[in-house]
Amino acid sequence: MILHIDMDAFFAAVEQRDNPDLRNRPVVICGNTPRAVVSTASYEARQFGIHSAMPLFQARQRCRHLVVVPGNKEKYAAASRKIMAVISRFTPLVEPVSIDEAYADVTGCTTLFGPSQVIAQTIKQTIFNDLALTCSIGIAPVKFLAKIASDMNKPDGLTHIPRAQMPEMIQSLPIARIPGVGPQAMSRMAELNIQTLGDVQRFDRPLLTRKFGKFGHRLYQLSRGIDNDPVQAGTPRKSISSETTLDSDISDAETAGNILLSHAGRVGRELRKKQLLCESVSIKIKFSDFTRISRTRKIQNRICSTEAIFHQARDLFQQVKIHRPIRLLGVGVSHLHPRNAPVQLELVSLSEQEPDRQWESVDRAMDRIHEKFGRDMVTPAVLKPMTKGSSKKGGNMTGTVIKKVIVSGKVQGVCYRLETRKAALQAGVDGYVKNLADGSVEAVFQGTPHAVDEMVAWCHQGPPGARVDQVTVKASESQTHFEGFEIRY
Ligand code: TTP
Ligand code: MG
Ligand code: MG
Repeated sequence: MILHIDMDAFFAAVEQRDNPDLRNRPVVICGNTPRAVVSTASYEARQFGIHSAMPLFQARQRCRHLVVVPGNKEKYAAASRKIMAVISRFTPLVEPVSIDEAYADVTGCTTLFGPSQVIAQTIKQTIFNDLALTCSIGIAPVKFLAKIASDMNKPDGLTHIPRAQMPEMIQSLPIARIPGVGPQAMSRMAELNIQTLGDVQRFDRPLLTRKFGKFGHRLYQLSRGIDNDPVQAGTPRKSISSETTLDSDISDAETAGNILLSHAGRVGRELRKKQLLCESVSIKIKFSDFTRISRTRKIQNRICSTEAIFHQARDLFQQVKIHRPIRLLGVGVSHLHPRNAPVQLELVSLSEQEPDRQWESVDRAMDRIHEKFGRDMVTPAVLKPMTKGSSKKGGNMTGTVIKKVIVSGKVQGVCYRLETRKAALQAGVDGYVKNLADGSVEAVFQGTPHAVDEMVAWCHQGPPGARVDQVTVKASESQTHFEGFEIRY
């Protein structure tokens, strides 16, 4: 038997748990920009018709006393790890599928822990005791029905579909509930007068494959209760994606390209952190009229560099006809493999992998800087033609030094940020200067050792007329060869 465990209103439930003021109130977890969309809604908010992916302004229209809470991804990830650990106490066959859900095959553990319903009930109770959160669990002989079952009695549900009930269940199961059936497939289903999964049984496999491609074969099997997808223990995430609803709609390709590049950067960083390579890249576009499209491409080799992901994403983007302004853009990768997994060499020649490997080493150096100095410090020289030696300093940047300088206390009499920037430009170093919340100023410089030292010395003095209280040089690191990349103000 297979269990599908899914947390109830996960992000919102964590916030309500941690802040008693939020309990029993309509809460959404949502960013704070004018065009933010709801990531999750508490069950109280759902009574107003508010749901995930709804624009915040619409949610507010539906419920005037809506409480909007910014998310805390780290907190949810920590809770997620604990939940997965609880499930793993009952069976080693646990497959996490998203931050708040997992499959667990309990077939081999019933002698130890009792029938699957008892195991499910104990998991629910343990999660509640340990984390003060509720979940819903579906139990079925196959994965797809376990998933559907977990959603049937939310929240705090426990739904069991025994094998004997499967045929009846399949007969009446609305086709829209099958994972993978999107609006396009739905309209083709309507042409065939298919409303439930049972209706699919009227058609033979060749016709279904003709109409729905590979998915037709799966539909044929699912309609007969066959789902050969096993619970894959410890399977890493199946996909990684990054997307944003833009602050305002965009129409020009260059801006779109920059946004794709920044998403490719995030996705690549995550891949490299998790020591994974991907074999598919996809993009997602939502237009101003809320219609959306996504495009996916399987690639020959396995990649993880920002450059290679971006290259694929931009290519996919260029093939899409953009006839309306764009509201949301995203990049995703899937078909993930551990980087040390064997590769069929006759399919992928090593020389094909080489460019990705070269970019990867640049990326890894950037990743280290991001970790040390913060996210937005080093950014790719966006969409500039990259000819050899085109970097701002010209040629090889071997010997480049990066230093972070904090000027604390008050800097009087001048706009320190502006003056620092001017001086840095004159000294020929890249970097940024920003005001910190506590009143101090942070600057990060990249350049030749001499130029950077000059800038640090300048920081101790400040511009004429300034009174600089204290300068600390927080870190310095030598990096080599940032050709094609620059640090920006
Ligand atoms: P879901 O399990 O889809 O939803 P949920 O846990 O909020 O509610 P339910 O009780 O119906 O399961 O998603 C899990 C978390 O993933 C959710 O709490 C927030 C996040 N999420 C997003 O950030 N964006 C989205 O569009 C969705 C659907 C979820
Ligand atoms: Mg959930
Ligand atoms: Mg979920």
